[in-house]
Amino acid sequence: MHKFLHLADVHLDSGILCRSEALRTKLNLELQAGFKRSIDFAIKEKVVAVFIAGDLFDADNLSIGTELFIHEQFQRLNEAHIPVIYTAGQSDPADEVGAVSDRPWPKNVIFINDASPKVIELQDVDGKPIARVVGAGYTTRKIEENLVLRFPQAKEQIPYIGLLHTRVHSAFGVTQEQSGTNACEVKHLKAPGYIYWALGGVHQHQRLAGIPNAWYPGNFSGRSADEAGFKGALLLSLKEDEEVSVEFKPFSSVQWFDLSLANLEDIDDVESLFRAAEHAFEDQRGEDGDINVQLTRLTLSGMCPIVDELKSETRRALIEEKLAYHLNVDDVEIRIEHLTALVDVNVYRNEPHLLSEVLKVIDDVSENTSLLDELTPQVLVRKVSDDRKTEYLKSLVTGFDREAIVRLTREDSHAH
Ligand SMILES: [Mn+2]
Repeated sequence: MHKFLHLADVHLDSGILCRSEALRTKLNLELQAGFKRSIDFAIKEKVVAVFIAGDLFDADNLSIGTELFIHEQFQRLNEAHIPVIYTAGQSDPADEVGAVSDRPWPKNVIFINDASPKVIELQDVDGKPIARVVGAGYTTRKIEENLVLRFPQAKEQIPYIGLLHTRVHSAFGVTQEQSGTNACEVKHLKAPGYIYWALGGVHQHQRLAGIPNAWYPGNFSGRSADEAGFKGALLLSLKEDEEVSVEFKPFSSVQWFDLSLANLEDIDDVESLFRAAEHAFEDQRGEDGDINVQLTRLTLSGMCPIVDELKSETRRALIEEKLAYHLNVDDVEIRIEHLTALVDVNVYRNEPHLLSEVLKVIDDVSENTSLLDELTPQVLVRKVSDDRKTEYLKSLVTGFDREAIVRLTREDSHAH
């Protein structure tokens, strides 16, 4: 049996969405430690090769320290006679990598920096072929071409493995505006008859549907609550009969949680908020694993009796700190979305005063797509594709009715 380690989207020296500078520094160190663990693992498991499907680092942010660190780790693989086959991705395209570093890679590293596929034959100690790896790289950050279409047909008698940074259309987590003109489809990956596709470019770990073995390991370590859960790489095992098995290895010691609470009508003090958050947290926690840093984002929406407390920045900061202590995590960020006090919209809807008129206008705007379109300044929607625009605009007016009632009824009470 032959083993291979498949990594992608490691994003060394990439931005981390966390407010504390000390914690950001810690997360960067944990990311490097996780990467080193994956190299230790490759050496221990005696893999045939390590594949990196792009975005190893962010070229516009790469520090000399990190560059040396990468070289050091590749050199360790070199000493263990393990080749690294690394294709340039969107954050580390060939032209930018060339500009930030002229340090030659250790001799075991094959950096594929060209859009035309390169075929590399991996052999065992007796010179018997194990597999052919076909890879293509991003020459520059923006490529308009679907590179998969250039990949050669597999030949018989030897397994072919594809290595590419590409956002497959149907992959979970790919939006239409992301897939763009170089969008690849599952049928394109199927066409050349490879036994495994080592993909990169989509940060959610997944196996693609509709093809036996096309995998994204997902990004190597979470950088925000949008990259929640266990993170790592894939161990690919190839048996004599060309049977493939794939195992996820959680190398990252960082775990983000993305929690949402929407039914907050009964949350009338901070303690009950903590209890609700704890419930949501325990649901997602899973096995502890080798996690050193845990960070949580808690999104609160809907109606909540303690909204004023949550909306005050200083109070919220204090609640965040206490909740982090309560959940025993390193950081909590509370995000409030369309959060208002308790109101019953229907009570005000038909009353003969200004408020019911305001509610009517808000209802009209929410339901009438063209009116919504007319009222929206272009600056708000220019980055949203047409098919998602209405949904996005509607999300912006969510909770306006409740907000209007809260504001106008407060004005009323001043007048009396
Ligand atoms: Mn990436």
